[in-house]
Amino acid sequence: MASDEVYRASTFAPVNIAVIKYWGKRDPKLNLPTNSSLSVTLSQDDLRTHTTASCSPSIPHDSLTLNGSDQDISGARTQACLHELRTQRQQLEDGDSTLPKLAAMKLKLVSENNFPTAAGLASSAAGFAALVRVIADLYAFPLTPTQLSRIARQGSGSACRSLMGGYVAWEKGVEADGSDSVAYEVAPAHHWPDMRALILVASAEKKDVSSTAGMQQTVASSALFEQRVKEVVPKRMRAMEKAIHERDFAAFAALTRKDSNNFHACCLDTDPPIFYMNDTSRCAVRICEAINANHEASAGKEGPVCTYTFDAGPNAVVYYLADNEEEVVGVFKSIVGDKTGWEGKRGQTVKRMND
Ligand code: 2P0
Repeated sequence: MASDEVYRASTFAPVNIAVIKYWGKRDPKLNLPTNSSLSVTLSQDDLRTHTTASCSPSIPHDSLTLNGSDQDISGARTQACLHELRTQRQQLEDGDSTLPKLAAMKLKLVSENNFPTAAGLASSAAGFAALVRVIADLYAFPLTPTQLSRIARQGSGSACRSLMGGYVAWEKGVEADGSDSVAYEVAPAHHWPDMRALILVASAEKKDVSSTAGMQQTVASSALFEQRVKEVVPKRMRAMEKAIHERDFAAFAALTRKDSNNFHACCLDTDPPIFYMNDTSRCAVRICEAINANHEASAGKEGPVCTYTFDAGPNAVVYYLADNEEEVVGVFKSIVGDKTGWEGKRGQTVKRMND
């Protein structure tokens, strides 16, 4: 019978790791940022969310499970995404009476993350990107990833960057309604196929201060942050796009580590201060700096060969090029491989970024 018919779609969305960080909102309701940001999307063979969406007249209420646990979807951000997607579907149905009436049906969403949730590994980015894309697929929307990014951004700011592969910028925009605060592709993954990321899991625990709360405290109290927003990030966005277009690893590396350190300096400058990096994180920084110094001290070799970045948690992401895998990953394995303080898969997993 038609009333029992179940409509279903499935999709993956990858994690993205920012190299120019998003931190601060000018509109907390719409997740409009105070600065533009730029990220590298990891391969969805590695860290990703898989989500299936079903709708049918027999589904009694909207629901979402994540790794088998029921999630609260009554929050304003999830509701904003669902409302917008349903409104757009209703408009399609109003214009074509042959379409099935999906907008009025309840949704059953089932998600699986293959990485620790809320541990500074951008779980909300992959989660909301997958949620928005799977419902857009279910509703057969003819929307581009940039158009979808406007919706995903309302779920979680960084989610807008997980709808594309490769190198992705999120333009902060100037409009009050957020219509121009969207993500766009700077370069596809195959533009720089030998880029690699090593994820060092320092802790898989949930973070102390959520990004949403932390960034609002920073906006309200940090003087350093004003300079970051007005001067530091706009220059770095242009320089980072250039470094990526020119596949200039030295420039990419300098901008990445400096922006991470500037972001964490703003966290420290927040009142009360926020500490996301810990002793293990600082150890990873020193190892990276030592690998680069050692490389540059070798006759005829130019550096750097690796760089690091930290999000709102202690885990390190180390970027390097494939040719230098042994020099970078080999050193990390020899130093931190068996030490306590590094969790996850014995503290290290190599993540490739080409699709
Ligand atoms: C980023 N982070 O650019 C930065 C770097 C954390 C540090 O985006 O409040 O979870 O949901 O918009 O997207 C984390 O913030 O915050 C984040 P909401 P979100 O990746």
